[in-house]
Amino acid sequence: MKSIACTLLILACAPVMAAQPMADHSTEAVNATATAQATGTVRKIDHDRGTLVLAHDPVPSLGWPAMVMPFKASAEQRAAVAVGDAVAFEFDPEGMATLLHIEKR
Ligand SMILES: [Cu+2]
Repeated sequence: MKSIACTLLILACAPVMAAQPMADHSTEAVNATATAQATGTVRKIDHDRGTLVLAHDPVPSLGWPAMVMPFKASAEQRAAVAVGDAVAFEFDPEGMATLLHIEKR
């Protein structure tokens, strides 16, 4: 049974992998696990949406310019900062940017 399951998995994945150039595929894999660090200022704490809106400085590692945007933040993270605080934070940029760690500077 085990070998049949493995064969099915390989067959299911093969067309997806074949449709993409190998270089793209490996780049995606790298980005999926990468986190980024940045500094900025807290603009808004949105408990209903579970986000912190941060005016962040440029993020060279991602090629992001400075901007104001929401980051998904836990209740604990939202409680740890106030509007106007200068902060340093680490986040996962995949999909909706998610804070992993945030602290006042
Ligand atoms: Cu941004």
